[in-house]
Amino acid sequence: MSSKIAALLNVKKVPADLQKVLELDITSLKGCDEDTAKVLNQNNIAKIADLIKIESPDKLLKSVESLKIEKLTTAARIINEVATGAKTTEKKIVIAGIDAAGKTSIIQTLLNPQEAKDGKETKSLKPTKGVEYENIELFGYNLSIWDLGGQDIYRKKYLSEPKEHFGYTSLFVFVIDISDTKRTNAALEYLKNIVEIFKYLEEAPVSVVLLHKSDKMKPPDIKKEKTAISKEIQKIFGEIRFFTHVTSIFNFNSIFSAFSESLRELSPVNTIIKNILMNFESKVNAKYISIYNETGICIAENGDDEKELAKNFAFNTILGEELNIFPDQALKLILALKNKKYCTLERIVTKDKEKFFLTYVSPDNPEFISKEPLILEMKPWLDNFF
Ligand SMILES: Nc1nc2c(ncn2[C@@H]2O[C@H](COP(=O)(O)OP(=O)(O)O)[C@@H](O)[C@H]2O)c(=O)[nH]1
Ligand SMILES: [Mg+2]
Repeated sequence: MSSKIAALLNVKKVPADLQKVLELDITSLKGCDEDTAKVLNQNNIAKIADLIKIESPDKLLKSVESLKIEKLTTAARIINEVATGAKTTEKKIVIAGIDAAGKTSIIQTLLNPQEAKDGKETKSLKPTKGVEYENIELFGYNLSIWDLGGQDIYRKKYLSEPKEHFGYTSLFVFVIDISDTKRTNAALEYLKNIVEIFKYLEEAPVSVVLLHKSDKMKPPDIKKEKTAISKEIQKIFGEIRFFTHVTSIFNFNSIFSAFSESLRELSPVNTIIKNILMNFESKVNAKYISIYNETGICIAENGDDEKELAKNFAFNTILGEELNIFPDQALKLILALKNKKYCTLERIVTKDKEKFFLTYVSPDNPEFISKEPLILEMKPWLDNFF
């Protein structure tokens, strides 16, 4: 953990006692230049600990750019959480849905996309008995996935022990088989029960509903069904924010996109990374940009231009489908699109051999721009993604 903290600081030796780090001058934080420090000092912010207490950053924003302030306050909050032991790297994900909605298949796709792709995904799929946990590693952290059995008797069981099953949830994923229209009502009834439990527990996990098995329907039918179901889902969630994604295990990108977008929401550094990426986007004159890690998780993205194409291109390449055209030693792949645009995919390898993939769509064949500053700026935040 302390190497992650070290990444946020520009001091040679990080004090072992993190409380002492909080007592350091704000200029010990990376990105705190003299001008910024001056403005902050005038507002009685001298130590890192003082940054945690900033209540209205807007007042400071006139003189300091907002990304700078966000970086400094976020770094201070992360250090404070680690110092006080409030930081946990365990994230609890609850995956629920009626039986045969596709929960286990989705988990297996996330765990092993290559195997799922080779048609092995149905190998060990039995109806889930009761509650099962699966721990998967994403971003190097443990995420516990709760695959809640769908059968009636189990459903009653965990609805009667709400705290045990639904307490302290960071991410709630509800899976509906969109092609099984006969059971839509049963699925929605179940969703309603769980959403009510979260309200009762006063918990507000990031919530996402997967309209799954889209491969079994024709696109116009999907659209119609999506509109109808979304209306009902909206009624259930009411004021609570939620996302919906159309997914299929035969479209891995749809599953990874849905999880990437949800996991990003959990990160304290989400907006910082997105802002760094957006600044870079304008440098390469792009209208869509995204950055993936080597497991295929999209860490950040921005823009709309040729988004679907770029995402599929990046995702399939990263997960190896087109390895023959993007061998390990190649760093850059440029796809000329019909409309005189270019989609560029670059492999970026950091000093400690971590791999990232940057994709962007630009109107001209991009000139060479070094990615080192981008990664240097992003790395401390990537290290602290959770
Ligand atoms: N066509 C199609 N079938 C799927 C998809 N996802 C899962 N299935 C199938 O649906 C059945 C039930 O899936 P399973 O993952 O066991 O559902 P669970 O009970 O929610 O865990 C299995 O036969 C899967 O192969 C999908 O996206 N498309
Ligand atoms: Mg299952």
